[in-house]
This record gives sequence, C-alpha cells and structure tokens, in this order.
Amino acid sequence: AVPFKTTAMPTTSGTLTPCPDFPPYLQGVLQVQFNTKRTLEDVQHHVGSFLKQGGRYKPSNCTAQQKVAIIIPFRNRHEHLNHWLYYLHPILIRQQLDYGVYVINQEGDDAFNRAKLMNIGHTEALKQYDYDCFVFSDIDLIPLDDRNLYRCSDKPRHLSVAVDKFNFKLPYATIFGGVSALSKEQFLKVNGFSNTFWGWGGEDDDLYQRISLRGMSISRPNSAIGRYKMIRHNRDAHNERNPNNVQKLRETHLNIDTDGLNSLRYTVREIRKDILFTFITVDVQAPT
Ligand code: UDH
Repeated sequence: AVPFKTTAMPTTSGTLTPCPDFPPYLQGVLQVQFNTKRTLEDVQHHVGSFLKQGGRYKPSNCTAQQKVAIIIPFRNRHEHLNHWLYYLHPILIRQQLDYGVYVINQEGDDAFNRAKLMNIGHTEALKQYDYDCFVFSDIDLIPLDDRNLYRCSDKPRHLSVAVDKFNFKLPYATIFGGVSALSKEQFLKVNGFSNTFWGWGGEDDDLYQRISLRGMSISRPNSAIGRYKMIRHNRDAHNERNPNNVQKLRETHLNIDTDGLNSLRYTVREIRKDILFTFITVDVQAPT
C-alpha cells in the first residue's frame, strides 16, 4: 500500500474543504539510511507518479493550508539530491502541502554563496506560482519525523533543531541554519538574506539577526520531533570558511536595508523542469 495515496472527496458544492491542521497520513518517526545507492530513476519510480512536472504537488482531496516553495542551494551534490528527493517527497505529500521543489544550482567554481542562492530561489519560485511560504533547506538534511511540518507559522521557524551530527542538540541557541521556514511577508520584512556572504559561514546568523532587528523572534518544533539525519560529507571545494564573514556579522544592522532582495542581481542560465524538481542554473555574479 502506498501511504500517501489519497482519494478525491469533493464537497457538494464541488469545491474542496481546507486540509486539516493535523494531516491524517503522518507516520511519526521515520527510518532513514544513506548506504543504498539511489538513482534519479529509482526515485522517479518511487514517487514520480504523484508529482507534476517541476517537482510540484497538491492534495487532490482538500485545499492545502499553504503554498510552499522548498528552496535548495546546490552545486555538485547529485547523490545527496537523490536521497533528499527519495525521502522528502513522500513526507511533503503526507503533510498535504501544495508545494514545489526548487534546486538552485550555482554555475562555475567561484566561491559558493548559499544565501544568494536562497534569494534567487525565492524570486524564481514566485515567478512560477503564488507561493506564500518558503522553506530553505540544505540538501544534506533529512527529517527523521514527518510531524515536523514544512510549513510557515506566525514566526520565522527553524526546523532542523536536533541534527545527528550535533548529537541531536542545538549547537548554540540562536542557530538558524540547516532548514528554516519564512512566510512571504516575513522574508520580505527582513529583505531576504544578504547577498554578500561568499564561502562558508555566517549567512544564517546574519538572517537570524535580520529577524531580530525587524522585531521578530523564531519558533521551533520540539527536539523530539525536529530530529534530522545529515548525509556525511567532506567540505566542498570552493566553499572554504570565509574569515571576513565574522566581521560582516557585526554589520547586519548597517546592511539590512541595502543588501538583500532589493539588491539581488543574477543571471538565469537554464530552467529545467524534471518530474521531481525544478533545476535552475544561475550565474551569481561573484565579485572579480
Ligand atoms: N552546497 C552545495 N554544494 C557546495 C556547497 C554547499 O550544494 O559545494 C549546499 C548544500 O545544499 C549544502 C549547503 O549548501 O547542504 C550547506 O553547505 P555545507 O553542507 O558545506 O555546510 P555544512 O555546515 O558543512 O553542512 C560544512 C562543512 C562540513 C565539513 C565536515 C568535515 N567533517
């Protein structure tokens, strides 16, 4: 039996009723393992028939509470992408989301810019559909419990609270990296991420500071539900820790109004719609 199969149940008027606050098909604790090789074809076989071109889904028997764009920053992590798609699609379907998966691929081998890719993903996803919630996710984080809903709430939400790599504890209280969810309004209010954090580190803390500066606080699922398994990997090429980012974190308040969604410049090289995801290759215009 396929756990996320649904049957259409239109109301008498022909319109669908809203999906419930607590999706009925959730399984709770999940088994996750990465020692199996998974190809895109395997994953397509597993979930492809539930999806529409571009990695899109919406429940057929109720109206989803939110329209969610999942944004994944990417370069050269195809094996991780296969695992992510294999595990996440069934979870997101069971969560009854109206969602799309956007993989934002940084072209070339300049320094990686995770935050700018997130901003680009937000902008490009909105060109495709009227999303009201954005879940920004690293590609190597797989939830271990499907009650951790990939939705937005009244506060910006940090979802990856208990990662195996950090012994299922928050490494520090204000951490906001990994997987986080902001509504369209919340993301606009903070002017998105900074575009100027090149290389590894700091951009997630900068976003946390933007949230605080705009008078918001964050929410989290409890650590029993917010558990994640990280796909182990070595540091990527061209994503070295950037020591300048430490100083930049002291300047969030100076940059928030001028560095972000309102200063975003990039070039789209290609938009490819696979059944499992939309793959957008971009030139992030690294400083020369
Ligand atoms: N990412 C890529 N390609 C890259 C770099 C980053 O796709 O070349 C994306 C990917 O979605 C990844 C995210 O950006 O999940 C965050 O980057 P990261 O995985 O490098 O960050 P993390 O903090 O790891 O997870 C830091 C280096 C770990 C070294 C561990 C050595 N034991």
